Amino acid sequence: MLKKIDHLGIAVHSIAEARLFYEQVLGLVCEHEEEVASQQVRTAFFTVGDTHIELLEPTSPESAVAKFLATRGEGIHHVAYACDDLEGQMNQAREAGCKLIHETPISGAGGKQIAFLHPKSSHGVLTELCSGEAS
Ligand code: CMX
Repeated sequence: MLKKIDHLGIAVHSIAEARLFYEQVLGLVCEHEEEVASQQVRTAFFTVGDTHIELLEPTSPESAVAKFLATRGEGIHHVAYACDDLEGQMNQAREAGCKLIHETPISGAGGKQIAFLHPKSSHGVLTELCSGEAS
């Protein structure tokens, strides 16, 4: 079962520049920055109530986020849902005919297990399922 929206992923060219908007305009505090080598991104997390904003800066031209920036520019990149049971949620998506980008969970930011659903199966919104707690 989905528990909540865990975070919104926002693609940016530069975390150093983009975080100023979140800090100075919105008054949020950056909780932590982390490089996720497997995804070729650097991330910065801000907490808003019960959810988070994740800024995503590519660390390589091969990164999915670099491709997104090149074709679509900065903006909302994905919506991530926290799950009670990640594998069960993936099976539900699979059985409903949804195309999964990851057939098995991978390691994401904060030590969480994550899996992405293809935006072509989700009406244009790249969707991330993530384990509720770091593993
Ligand atoms: N949201 C919505 N649509 C997207 C998208 C996104 N973030 N990224 C790509 N697309 C669209 C493309 O525009 C394209 O649409 P059209 O065919 O209409 O032009 C379509 O998806 C498929 O594009 P593609 O060229 O076949 O595939 P890409 O090489 O662009 O890869 C995707 C797209 C989603 C499969 C790839 O980005 C991916 O595997 N993403 C999952 C991993 C990821 O995003 N990691 C970074 C974040 C990690 C983190 O949060 O830690």
